[in-house]
Amino acid sequence: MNMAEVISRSCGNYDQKTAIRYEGRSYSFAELDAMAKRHASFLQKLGVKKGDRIAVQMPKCMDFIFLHLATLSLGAITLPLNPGYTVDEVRYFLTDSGSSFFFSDAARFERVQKVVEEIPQLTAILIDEPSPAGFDPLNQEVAKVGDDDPRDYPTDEDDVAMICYTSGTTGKPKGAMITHRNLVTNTRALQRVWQWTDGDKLLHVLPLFHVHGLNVALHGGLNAGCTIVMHQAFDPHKAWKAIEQERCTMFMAVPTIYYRLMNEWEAVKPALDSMRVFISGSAPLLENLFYRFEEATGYRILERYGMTEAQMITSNPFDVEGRIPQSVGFPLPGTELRVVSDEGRDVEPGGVGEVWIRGDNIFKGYWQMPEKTRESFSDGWFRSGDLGYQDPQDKMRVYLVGRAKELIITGGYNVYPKEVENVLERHEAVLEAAVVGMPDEDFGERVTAFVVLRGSIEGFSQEELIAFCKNHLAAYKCPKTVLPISELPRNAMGKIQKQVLQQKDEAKS
Ligand code: MLC
Repeated sequence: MNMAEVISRSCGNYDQKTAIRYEGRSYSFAELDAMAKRHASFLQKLGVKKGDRIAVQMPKCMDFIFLHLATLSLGAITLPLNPGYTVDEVRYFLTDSGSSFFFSDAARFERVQKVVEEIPQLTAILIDEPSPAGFDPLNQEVAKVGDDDPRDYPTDEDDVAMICYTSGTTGKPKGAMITHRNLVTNTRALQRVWQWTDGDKLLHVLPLFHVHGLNVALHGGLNAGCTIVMHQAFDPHKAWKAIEQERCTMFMAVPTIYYRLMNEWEAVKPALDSMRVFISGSAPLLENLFYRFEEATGYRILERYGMTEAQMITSNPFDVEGRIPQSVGFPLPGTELRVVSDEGRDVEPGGVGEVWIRGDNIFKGYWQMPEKTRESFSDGWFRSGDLGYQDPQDKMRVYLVGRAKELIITGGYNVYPKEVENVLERHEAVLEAAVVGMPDEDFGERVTAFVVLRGSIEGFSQEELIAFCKNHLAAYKCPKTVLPISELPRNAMGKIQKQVLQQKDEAKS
């Protein structure tokens, strides 16, 4: 079964039950299915074929969901894009992916119009005025299509369902090809481990353009037949209130969101008796936040571990006693995990090595990057780039301790320093740049840049360099701080010593 069939079957089973309550407007499973069908007809009328890449860059909204479900059902490929991506970034994604269709709202469309005109095979569809009920112009077009169902699910489990771009050590983003098998396997594994049922009510505050909000939360909720209470954006006060008033049972978020919820706790102190589980992922959950949350709310956050290329990999158990801070738990059903040394040998429990993973959750490879794909696998095992160890007492339990490669995780978003350094070094005032992650209470890590200037310090302006970055990179990737330095510390091999820079910033603050 492919992912579209899984969701469509759920829609059939749950019919008039509310599937999604988006900012107060309810959509039943039957309505969702009908909208997916209409959008599929609309896409088909536009000429969408199996395997076509359909890029979507718009704010979180129901239309995105309808389009995504329609795309999946035609065997085409969803390419979700962060609405904050700049023109440069969108140009790269559209060109690299060879997308045939690009859906966006007016604000984004205006910004990237020039890019769209540069790409001959691309049809751009403007969707105006985001609203929970759906964007009007598209709806009007969609309303014109007939009632016949174009979804014949010609899609095989190993066909690509989504391409999600992830950055890399070279700074050039790679399109991770996620198959229907990956999606279905992972959705079912999570259903089992988190005991997810149609009795659940999930509060959804995450963006829909990443695997956390889209594949884990949305697909998971629709598959389980539960009701999803969806907010357009995260607001801590509103989230606490919604849990209490809607009597939610499940919540999923990144640690930054839990941190902000804690800061709002005293002001709201909502009744949480309906809640079954709070789940955290996409970034490490600090031990003090785990305990602070438990002390205030009485709930132990359940931490799990995943990444775009592998979907969800491990999870702490549902059993409360088994939720241990700093541990990401156990491999999900169907996922095999090893901890491997630099020499490619299994490391004894307790010893640190790279986490290697195998299973139906592992992606198909990077879009048109066979070399990068080959480098990411060893004998059929996906090399995650994460460093971790297995519990000496319980070999299957996993702890993560860092990354084999440079990566900053800020508020649940991955930022590769090289991508930011490349942009900074394009500025005329900058000779060299080195970007590091510094500890940050709110974002977990704060993107911080050190720059060697071409000229004197007199003309240095942190604001100007940050503004320059914002012209080229989504805001979350841009440095929050830029510090001038006379030269970058290097080791005998000439490699920049980023740890030395991290200590410098600590000394300063
Ligand atoms: C926003 N900003 C960030 C940021 N989010 N900067 C660094 N890191 C982030 N995560 C920027 C804004 O653009 C703004 O910049 C400034 O910081 C202040 O923004 P804010 O208003 O405080 O941010 P907000 O809009 O409230 O967003 C915070 C957040 C959001 C935590 C709600 O970042 C978020 O939804 N994060 C979740 C990410 C996620 O879903 N990751 C899943 C990846 S999948 P300026 O300059 O404009 O003021 C994955 C696999 C897995 O990793 O296992 O799940």
